[in-house]
Amino acid sequence: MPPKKKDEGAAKPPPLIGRMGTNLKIGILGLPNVGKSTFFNVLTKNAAPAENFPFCTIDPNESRVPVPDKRWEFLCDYYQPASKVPAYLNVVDIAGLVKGAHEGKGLGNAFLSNINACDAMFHVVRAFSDEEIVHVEGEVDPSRDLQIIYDELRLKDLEYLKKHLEPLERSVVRGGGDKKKKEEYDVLKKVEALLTDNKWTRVGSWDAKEIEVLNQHLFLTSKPVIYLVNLSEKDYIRKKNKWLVKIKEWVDANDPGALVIPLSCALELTLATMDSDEERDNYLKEAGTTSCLEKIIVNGYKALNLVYFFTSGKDEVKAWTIQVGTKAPAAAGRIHTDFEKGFIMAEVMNFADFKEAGSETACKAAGKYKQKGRDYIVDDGDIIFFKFNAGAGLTGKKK
Ligand SMILES: Nc1nc2c(ncn2[C@@H]2O[C@H](COP(=O)(O)OP(=O)(O)OP(=O)(O)O)[C@@H](O)[C@H]2O)c(=O)[nH]1
Ligand SMILES: [Mg+2]
Repeated sequence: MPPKKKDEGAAKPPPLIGRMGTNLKIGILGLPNVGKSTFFNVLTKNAAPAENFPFCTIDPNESRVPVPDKRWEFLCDYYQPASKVPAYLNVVDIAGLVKGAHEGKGLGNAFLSNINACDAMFHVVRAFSDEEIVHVEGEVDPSRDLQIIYDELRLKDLEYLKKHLEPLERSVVRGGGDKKKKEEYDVLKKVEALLTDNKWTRVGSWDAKEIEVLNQHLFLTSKPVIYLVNLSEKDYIRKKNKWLVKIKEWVDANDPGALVIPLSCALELTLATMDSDEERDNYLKEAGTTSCLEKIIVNGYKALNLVYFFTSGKDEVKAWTIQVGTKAPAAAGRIHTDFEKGFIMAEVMNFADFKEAGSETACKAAGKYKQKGRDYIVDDGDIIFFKFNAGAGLTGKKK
């Protein structure tokens, strides 16, 4: 029997700031020569140019990296499928940004439009000293560098606002009238007040209506940021560096709640040259440390407001990326447009239940194999089998 139309307790999805869709990207941001391309290369196993001179990167490099997940690995071990597809994080290595970029300094505007195309950011800041590696601002000082980038994006948004507020002001303040325009005007004024108060758009509190307006503008300062502190191998291993406390203070004051993750590109480069996992594991064990790349990938994916559900069987175990708050029919549409059009129900097992029960049959016997309707909001890590009506206006369009 098909489930009732409304799922009890189906929560309303939270309004999200940013683009809609599943093909979202995280960009790597920072001053020139701080290790952005090196990080991109070790993360994505790419070979983008990473040399010791500022503005080594000009055009953005894009790649994707599998999102590590023990649940996905478990399902692959369990089913031994012919095809294994994990979720991927799209990463873009962007050119370095300098003071004055919002006015076109350095690679200025090109750089800023590359950030615009991303939905969240890894902000790499240099906290390693090395006389050989040129620092565009002279000496190492991460809190100063964080502030430079923070201000450039803020100033660029202010410039954008100016252009958009002027015509709105004319029609709203002088002409009155249009309710939609007034709403937009109020939101943009609120953004302006935040930015002139040295704050980012993201730290403001916004309701669903205001977020709708924000999402027509996609401010640089509305994108989530994860801070990556590039340390020397020695400092990373001993978990000590004279800048760490100051960086944390800067983040707490300017971007409360944001994640700060220490990283050592130097260590990751050493690991990348090793031939086997065993060699890498031994090296890390002897040094008494672990690599932070997995943590960075998982949190980068989260910053994009993405989650995934699994389809699993002997043919394929696959993680399907969806946005947080996606309902079952739209999730089904990720697999095939017909699944969405003819959606009947989603048969859902929670991963932990499946693992505990040991098989699909045992899960069913334990009453943990659930039938969910159109209002069900898909949860991260759900194992789903969709039932759909094959006669419902089929297009044959496979994704
Ligand atoms: N000592 C040391 N050098 C590093 C580290 N990370 C990167 N470098 C070096 O710093 C230089 C610049 O690195 P890139 O990764 O090209 O820097 P970037 O931030 O991409 O620079 P642009 O593309 O110019 O903006 C290279 O010579 C790297 O080998 C590190 O952790 N320690
Ligand atoms: Mg670079």
